[in-house]
Amino acid sequence: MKKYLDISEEVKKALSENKPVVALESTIISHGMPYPKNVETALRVEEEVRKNGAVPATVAIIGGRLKAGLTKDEIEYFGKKGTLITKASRRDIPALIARKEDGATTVAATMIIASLAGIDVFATGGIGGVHRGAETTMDISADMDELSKTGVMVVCAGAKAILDLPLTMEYLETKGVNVIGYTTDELPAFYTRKSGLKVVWRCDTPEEIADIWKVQKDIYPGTGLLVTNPIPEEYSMDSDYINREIDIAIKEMNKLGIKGKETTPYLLDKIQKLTGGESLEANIKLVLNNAMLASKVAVELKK
Ligand code: PSU
Ligand code: MN
Repeated sequence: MKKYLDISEEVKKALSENKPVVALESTIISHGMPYPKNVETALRVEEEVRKNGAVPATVAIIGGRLKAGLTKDEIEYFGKKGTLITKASRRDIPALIARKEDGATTVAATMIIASLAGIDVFATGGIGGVHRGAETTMDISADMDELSKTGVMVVCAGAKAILDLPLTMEYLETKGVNVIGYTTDELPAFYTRKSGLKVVWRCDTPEEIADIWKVQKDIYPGTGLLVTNPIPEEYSMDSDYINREIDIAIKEMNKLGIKGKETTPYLLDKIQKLTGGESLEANIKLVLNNAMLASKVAVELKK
């Protein structure tokens, strides 16, 4: 599979010198935020990784080539083209390569490409999970299974209440995926710090996370780890308010008959509109916060 991969010069150098590298995804750029905030955020997130002593590797598929490390122009291109770029998960990678097309990589696809490049720490905003109503729709994100079969640590802000959070935790348990809470016992719910659910293991320092990851890589090198990092208190949203807006967005989506891979991008966009951009600001803050934690863990792993 390596023959399909291009690693940028900067990332290649960092990897060959055994320096910390943090992977970043591109669905969040093309399908998760509006232009130009998406580009601004992607560049700020890269900056945050550098500030914390690691090298950023934004992952995407361009003209059928798997990319680890994008230029500013490439990030601008993904942001500007937005939803015209294919949202690419595990199943899409072979066809995009064969047809020499572009793809904005989800958490699942980013994990695959990061792992291929030799990067095992990845920061994002939120992951896909078990959707509400999955008992009948069977809508369970491919991110879930990827965590059980690809050896990359994913740092996120928990999962949004657009998902069924208790079922998401159950599914991860079945798949053998550990869920760490950073400085918390409670699973964070993306825009808010509280979900009423427990994480599996709590860690209070990046070193503790790195220690668990080192052992996990020895024992189960092909299994991922989910690190959940609560949004900083000062940016966290009122949970009654955001949950009400999420319910409205889900009702609207069902009325429109939106399904499958369009679900998550539709809900993200709808919630941003319903909250007048307030949720977008929270989203940006939590991604930066995750980039910081992932970088600290990546630095720790190289000590
Ligand atoms: N959740 C968010 N923001 C996002 C996504 C999820 O809060 O941008 C994106 C990620 O790229 C994730 C993908 O991997 O949506 C999941 O899509 P699906 O549910 O269709 O698997
Ligand atoms: Mn889905």
